[in-house]
Amino acid sequence: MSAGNTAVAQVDLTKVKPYGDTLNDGMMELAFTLPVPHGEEGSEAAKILAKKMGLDEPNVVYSKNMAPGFTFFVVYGKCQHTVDYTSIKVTKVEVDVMDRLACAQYIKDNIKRDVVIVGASTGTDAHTVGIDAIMNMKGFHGHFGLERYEGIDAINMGSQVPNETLIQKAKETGADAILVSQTVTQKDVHIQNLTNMVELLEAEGLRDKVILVCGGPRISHELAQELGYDAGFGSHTYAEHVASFVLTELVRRKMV
Ligand code: B12
Repeated sequence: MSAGNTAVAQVDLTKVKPYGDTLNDGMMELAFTLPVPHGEEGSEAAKILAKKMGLDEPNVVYSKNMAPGFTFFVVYGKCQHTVDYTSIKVTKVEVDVMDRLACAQYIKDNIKRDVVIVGASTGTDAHTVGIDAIMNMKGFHGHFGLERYEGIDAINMGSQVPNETLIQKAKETGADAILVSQTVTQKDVHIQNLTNMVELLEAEGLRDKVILVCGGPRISHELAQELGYDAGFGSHTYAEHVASFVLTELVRRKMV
């Protein structure tokens, strides 16, 4: 390591800033679209906006006409803000993650019957890839889905499933857990839909009889708990995270 490269030693985790060429130079890149025509005035607008966001010396490094009156920008600049990394506390699902085979053994040892899990992408949401990644046999990124788990009966109902239909399926199958996937968050449609699910379950007296889990790219455990769910999972979730949570929660709540 050269004498000038002492980056690791100098990091102050109470004042973290973006890193470009040298530690603490603050360099970062933003990408956004403005509803303005492509041209010099548009680029100036992008720079002014970046300055207002706390970037010094903003530089438009790329711009492209997206449609008449709309321009896409990439802006590079020096961020003036810092973050105290040492003060960060994230609410996340606390569970010892078991792999697929360990989950099967856990069921044999502690539950001694098949665990039924129904899931869907609900409401108007047409995105199936997330719920498929968790539930379908082949899974995602080399992590098999719940259908592949011994001792788990996984029923994936697909997308645009009304909450009522998912609840009906849960009743018919005596489901232990309901999985709800929400991808679209425009106009907070996910909040309304997720809330409606909890209200319907409460109205039917079922809320305490199932483990209720939601997930999606903009779902956090904190949001899920606020909305009345037992757990929420975001990006980079695999079936083993969900299975581990559901199985240990069933045992913890003596629902076996
Ligand atoms: C593919 C796609 C589509 C496909 C979906 C096909 C299908 N069969 O699913 C089609 C073309 C149909 C589509 C339609 C639309 N889409 Co779309 N789509 C995407 C895209 C490109 C990828 C999504 C995806 O498959 N991700 C891969 C999966 C594996 O990731 P994931 O969903 O995050 O899932 C993981 C976790 O979140 C979690 N998870 C997910 N669900 C669950 C559930 C549980 C219980 C658990 C535990 C975990 C979990 O685990 C998964 C694995 O790790 C994204 C952009 C992007 N690059 O992300 C836009 C995107 C999601 N779509 C978007 C939009 C707006 C739409 C439309 C409204 C567009 C339109 N105006 O018509 C429509 C929606 C129509 C509707 N009624 O829902 C927006 C959403 C913006 C927002 N925040 O609301 C995005 C982000 C694009 C964008 N930048 O604008 N889309």
